[in-house]
Amino acid sequence: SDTLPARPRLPRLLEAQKSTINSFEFDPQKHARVLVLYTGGTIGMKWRVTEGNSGSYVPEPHYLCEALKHFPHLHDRLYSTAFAADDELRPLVLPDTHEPKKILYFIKEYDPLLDSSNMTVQEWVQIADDIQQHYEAFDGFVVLHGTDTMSYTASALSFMLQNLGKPVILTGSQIPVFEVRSDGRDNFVGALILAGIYKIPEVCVYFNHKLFRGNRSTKTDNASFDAFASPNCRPLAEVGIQIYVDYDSIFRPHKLSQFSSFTALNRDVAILRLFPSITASTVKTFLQPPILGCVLQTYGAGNIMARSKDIMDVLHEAHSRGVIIVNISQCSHGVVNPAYETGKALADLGIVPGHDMTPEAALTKLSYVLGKTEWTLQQKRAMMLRNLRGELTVKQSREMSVLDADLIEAVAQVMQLSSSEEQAALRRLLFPSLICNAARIGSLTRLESIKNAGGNLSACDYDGNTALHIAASNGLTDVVKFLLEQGVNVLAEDRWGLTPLDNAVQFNRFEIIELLRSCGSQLHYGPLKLASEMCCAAAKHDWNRLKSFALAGANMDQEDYNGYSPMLTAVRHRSTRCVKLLSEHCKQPPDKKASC
Ligand code: ASN
Repeated sequence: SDTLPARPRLPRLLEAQKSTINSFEFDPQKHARVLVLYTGGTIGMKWRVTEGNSGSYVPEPHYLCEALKHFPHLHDRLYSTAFAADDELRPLVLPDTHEPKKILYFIKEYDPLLDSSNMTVQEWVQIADDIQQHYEAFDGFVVLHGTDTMSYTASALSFMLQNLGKPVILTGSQIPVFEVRSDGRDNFVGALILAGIYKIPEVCVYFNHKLFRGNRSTKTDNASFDAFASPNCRPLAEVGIQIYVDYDSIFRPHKLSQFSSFTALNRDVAILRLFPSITASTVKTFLQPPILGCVLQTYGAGNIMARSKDIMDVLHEAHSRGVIIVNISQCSHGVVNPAYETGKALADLGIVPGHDMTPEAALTKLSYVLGKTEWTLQQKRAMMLRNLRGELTVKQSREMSVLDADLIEAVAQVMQLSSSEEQAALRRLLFPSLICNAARIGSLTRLESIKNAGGNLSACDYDGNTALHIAASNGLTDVVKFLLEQGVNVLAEDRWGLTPLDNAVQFNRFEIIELLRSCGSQLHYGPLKLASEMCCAAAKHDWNRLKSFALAGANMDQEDYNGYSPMLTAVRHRSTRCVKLLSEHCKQPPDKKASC
């Protein structure tokens, strides 16, 4: 594979800006934080006329970032002054959107800014690295990107960002953002709101008021504002007067692991689109080393010229040599299935059916899977078949336990509901309570059957409590594990903004705190409130609570509103056990005030 050139360093400015968001004025209940990675694309371009040239759109360094500061539609300048005296250090603030939180955003501009046609794996790696580096400090990420290769980047990132727990939303525009008729303003505002406020832990493309799963999206129109489509998967959200999010179709990580980025993609992959006059020697040349993976775009439901023995022999030879060939259709709608002899012939060779993946998803998934050098060839082929990030459709069985089904039917009868729509609405209404109740009584079988019946295990009750909140408070480790394996939302906030991790800390559930942390759950409290909670625990000699905070990843050195650290408080209240615990977790040497 090609070696990648060194990447530019993150500007120091962003680091400085980041520290301002932990300032006193930042309140996690009132503010959401979004990091914008600005890679280029039409959205920030300018029309440039050079000598002897009628002109063309080119990316203009610093133009977007500077102009935004003076653009009231996208920046509430007055509000931002509270965060820092220095203009450079202030976040950009999205004017009021009627959402419960105000969105503060920070832009990291890439150097050079690129038309997305010039983007390569190097930029995908840089985006993934930046998200990894700033993951904890932000609620979500927006990637400003050109439209031409946006679906490739979104697909690649969906695989590279493993166990993602926060939204990563790519957007751009067809007309530059500061031009009068631009679509960029709506796209940018929508992406910021969805990334900051809505808990959608996926890599998405947001365009023309629709949010698509990134690895299902494809650019279908180079002239219309409606430039993207997601042929085999409904949009995850639609933005009109109301924002409607289809939470049931959100794909969530299913592993008990923390977020990580994987960047060792293999570049020896390619797409071959069949056509009736193709020759065996063309196919043979195409599949020569260094090619290790090939997306084969076949006809209809995955059919090929099976009568052409020389072409079938070439494919058989490449497959036996270890090349992973994935069969996807040239039709954008529909699934590959061996209904015809001409399709079965490929399956008989052992060629991997690519279900309903887009070419962009199939290609980048191959790069990801081939990059996993610790997997055997057999494992890699098996992974290509598996649904890793919602990139392919898997049929779900819809069964339900007799008890819950009976309950829904009984209620439907009492309410005299007869149409299937009414019954479906009732099911949607009852599922959250059934789910929370199943979690409360610790019944994995019930949770499983509600899930199989289409219930969303991340659903919440009227107080915003999810099954995970309940199981975490009640110390039901098995239920917590089960829910995490089902990919429920670890960052869900209840009516008071508390996450399942806050609940586990409140009840000193050590094992659960560790589990939740390992899956990327975060404490909700801002640093000052957190410090005062810890000082309070230290004053009350509450070793268990301090231990819970330490396991939950709280900064044990943080001082409260009065400048007291938990250590100073523990010393003043002569709590030897707490002092000992804190000395194991504090990074700073004991406070001078504490020693006196
Ligand atoms: N050529 C541009 C790009 O992909 C197209 C756009 O952004 N609308 O960067």
